[in-house]
Formats: sequence, C-alpha cells, structure tokens
Amino acid sequence: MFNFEITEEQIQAFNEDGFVVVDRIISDENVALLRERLDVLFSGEYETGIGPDEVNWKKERDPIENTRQICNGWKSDRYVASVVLRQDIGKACAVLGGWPGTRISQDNILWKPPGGKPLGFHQDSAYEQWTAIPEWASCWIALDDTTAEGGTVEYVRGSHRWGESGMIEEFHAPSNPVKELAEAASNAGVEKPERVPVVVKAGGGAFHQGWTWHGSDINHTQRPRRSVVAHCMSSENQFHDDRVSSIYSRYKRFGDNGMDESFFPVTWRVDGYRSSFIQSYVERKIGWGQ
Ligand SMILES: O=C(O)CCC(=O)C(=O)O
Repeated sequence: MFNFEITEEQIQAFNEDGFVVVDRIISDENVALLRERLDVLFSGEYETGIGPDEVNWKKERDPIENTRQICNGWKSDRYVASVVLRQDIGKACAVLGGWPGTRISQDNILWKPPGGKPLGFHQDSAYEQWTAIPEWASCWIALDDTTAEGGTVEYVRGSHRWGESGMIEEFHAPSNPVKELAEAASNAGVEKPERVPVVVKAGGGAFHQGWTWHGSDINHTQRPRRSVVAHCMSSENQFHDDRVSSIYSRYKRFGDNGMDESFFPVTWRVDGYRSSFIQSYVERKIGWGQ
C-alpha cells in the first residue's frame, strides 16, 4: 500500500513558497476509486444516507459549465472517507502546519468539465474564521493528469506572507477570478504575482498553506479536471467564542468550544491517537454514527 511521507526539502519549499507540488500522494487504485465515487456523489447518491455539508453544484439546478463542488463528501461516502481521512495525509499536514496532530476541517470534491469556469483566487483561512486557530494546511490531489491550460489549481508564490484578506466576492464562476488577488498583491507591493499551475499526473498534487492565494482558470481542454482536497487544521483547534459559520458552527454545542470528533475527526496525532471510529467506518463495517 502506498504511504506518503513528506521530505525535509518539501517542508522547506512549503515554508518558503506557501505551497509544495508533489508527484505522488495517492495510489492509482485510490485514483480509480475516487473517479467512480465522484460520479456517484454528483448524481446525488449518498452511500451513508447523509448529505454532504455543501453541494455547490447540482445537475439541472446549476449551469453545466460551472465547476462542480461538494464539501465533506467523506460524511456521505465511506470510499471518499478512506482517502481523505488517511493517516499519511494527516501526518504530512501536521508536520507542515507545525501541529501535534491533524483534524480534518472539510474535504472538497471538485470537477471542472471541459470549458468549465474558474474558481476565484482566495485564501482558505479567510473561510475558517469560525475556529479559534484559523490556519489550514491542505492537500490537493489530482484525479486526472493536469495541464496549465486545463484549469488546474494555481498557487501564487510567496503570497502566504501578504497578510490576511477577507472572503472573496464571487467564488464560483467569477467574471474576474483575480479581482481580490490583484488588490492583495498591490497592497503587498507585488507588481506581478507569480502564478504557479500545478501540473502533475493523476495521484499527484500539492500541499498549501491556509493564507496562500490560489484559484483556477477556465478548462480549455476536452478532458475533465477532477480533484479531491483534504483541508486540515490542528488537532488542538476549537470553535471560536463568537464568530459563526452558517454551515460548520452547526456542529458546536452550547457552552462548549470543543470540536466533536464525529464531525472533525483526528486523522493523525504524534502520540499515535486517531479517532476510533475511522477504521471501521472506512472499512464499511459501520455506517454513519454507529
Ligand atoms: O482546485 C481548484 O480549482 C481550487 C481548489 C481550492 O480552492 C482549494 O484547494 O482550496
């Protein structure tokens, strides 16, 4: 079984650039499995009986040329969970984030069809303000071979040091995907932001820091560009005292900032701990909440 290990060189590149591109994160078998599961999820079929936290594209509801997105497919599909809750991904994110362990904050399932529209350039951590420590380290995995013209994800080198901007105006299919990026670059005194497209074979991808600007352009090819992202946070993270997310703060209990592992599982911790339900869940021995 393929086991990803982050190297010292990759850690250095991540710290320096705000991201690091890697040739291989998951096996070809995992790629094939996820491609199948994307078909199932985007057809609206949820294997566990639980809907994802966000379904940002539905057949017949949304324009065919929009990039399809589901958040927290792992709650709906145990095959997806078997990849995004992997220990090796959790460990790599903890090492990159400088944390004692990793909790998954959310996964993203993305499918950009031929001709598919952009996703606006943004900073992930701007969307994480409902937590006490709004810092993410994310693992972006290609499920198709990617090309610069194929609407792959692009990272802006060094932009994790530009400071914090807010959420962007238009995330899905924006008319100008770099509107806020251009403003942030100008505020940082950067004349020409360096956009680095992630060009890898399926199964490869990248890790990025929560404040790194990134997004993706139109898919000018005849092939789909599919990917899965594990957005990770520190195992120590808690809910913010008063800042609320309309979706994710639903999992907060009154008078308690602690995060429930059923919804934000610990995928790896330095002392060997991992949320106990994960193993049986990803092996499909238990269903949701059992
Ligand atoms: O894949 C993309 O186009 C964008 C992905 C993204 O926004 C993310 O990984 O945070």
